[in-house]
Amino acid sequence: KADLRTVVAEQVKSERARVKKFAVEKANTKIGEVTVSQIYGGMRGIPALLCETSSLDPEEGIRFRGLTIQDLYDKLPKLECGEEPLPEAVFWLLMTGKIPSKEQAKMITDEWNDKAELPDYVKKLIDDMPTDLHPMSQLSIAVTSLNKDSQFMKAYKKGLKKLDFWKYSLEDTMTLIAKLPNIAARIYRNMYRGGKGCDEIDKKLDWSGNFARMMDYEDPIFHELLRLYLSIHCDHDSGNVSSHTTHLVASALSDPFISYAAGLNGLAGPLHGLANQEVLVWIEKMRKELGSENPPEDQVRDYVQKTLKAGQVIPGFGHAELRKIDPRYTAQQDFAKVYLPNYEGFLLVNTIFKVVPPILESLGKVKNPWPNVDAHSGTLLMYFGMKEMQFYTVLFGVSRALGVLSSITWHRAFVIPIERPKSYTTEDLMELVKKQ
Ligand code: FAM
Repeated sequence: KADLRTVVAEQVKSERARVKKFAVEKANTKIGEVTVSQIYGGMRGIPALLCETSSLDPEEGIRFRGLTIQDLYDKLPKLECGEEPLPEAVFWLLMTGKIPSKEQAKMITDEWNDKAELPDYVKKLIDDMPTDLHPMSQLSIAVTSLNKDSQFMKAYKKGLKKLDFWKYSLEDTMTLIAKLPNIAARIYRNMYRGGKGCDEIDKKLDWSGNFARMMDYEDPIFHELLRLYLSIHCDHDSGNVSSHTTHLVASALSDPFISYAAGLNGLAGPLHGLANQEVLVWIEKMRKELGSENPPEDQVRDYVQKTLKAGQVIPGFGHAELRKIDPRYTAQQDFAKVYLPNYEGFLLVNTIFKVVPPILESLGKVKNPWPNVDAHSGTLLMYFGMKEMQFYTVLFGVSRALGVLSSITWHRAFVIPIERPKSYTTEDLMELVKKQ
């Protein structure tokens, strides 16, 4: 069966023709309007961005190239011994829009294993970082430094033709995704294992298995959890902060390395990817204060009220787009029901899931009272011994690259120009409104 680059080249040819025809014929068709509240409200819901890799329906949740998370289980090839979706197969789907064969997924595993090795200067850069520097900052610095050998930048300097931009964006994409687990695991070992542990890639293992092993986790069920985790966090349309940032920076023809580093800095925000760390910080504070690993419902309810009274958000709940339980939460809950049904952490997550939505609903201002992906993820990691909450968002950052880098490669294929929306002063807006 055809390799990735052949399949993508065919897709680019046919998609370019289809998209160009549509974009030209319907150029002046209106698809929405903008209100003053959206200018001051974080552009919520403004129809403005293109994303071919995934689409987010508020009522149904994410679809990756039209497939739901359940479809990933039902339709994508898995590892021989595995039940969970394979991130290599998910990447093929995101990049090509097609379901890969087992052999094609294996081609991705093999290429990422071959390209995982880190240049010495990157190893030294990571090893010289202070261990009390947040791992997301360490990750972003290391990813930025990889642009020294960006094939996109090298080709661009030689006068790369626009229609070939995507080819070099894909090359840098493959290099970056291959190296992300190696970078992340090195940061993990430096911070939590005194720098000791394995940094060799085992060619017999897949991308997730190598990542787990380099973080000193041998349990095959943890490898399965990592496959699930790295699959479901891969993309969430292009409006979320990490995806939107990466697209914006890449639109200036910044290479995929420095574009993704920008996206990672957005992911590090407490209201976005850092929420999975904040959920566990909040749960641990609750346990300490209530003096129990799995406090009763009424005490959890009181603690939730206390958090809100203090003017804080309940991390892991709510969403800017979703208006229902995040299917990425449900997928994690299903995993827990199979592998850790009696784990106290899981029982507490279930109590929180029961208690929080009615309270958020009662506030009258929360548009989505339901749990999002972050409400469950840290508890699963804790069960397997990954207690270092500051590191959770790094795992999110390794996964999000699969979707975002595929998507910006498609933007290069469509030769999407530099993004430049219009801005107003409040004076301008007042003038504008006066005329209406
Ligand atoms: N706890 C308390 N208040 C919340 C809340 C929550 N979980 N979610 C929303 N609200 C509040 C929000 O702060 C706002 O209050 P003010 O008007 O007083 O500022 C009000 O409800 C309306 O907000 P919204 O329109 O419902 O949500 P937004 O679109 O403004 O924000 C989130 C969406 C995700 C930032 C928000 O739900 C939140 O802060 N959640 C907690 C942090 C979190 O879990 N983030 C991770 C999101 C996840 F998808 C990810 O990116 N990984």
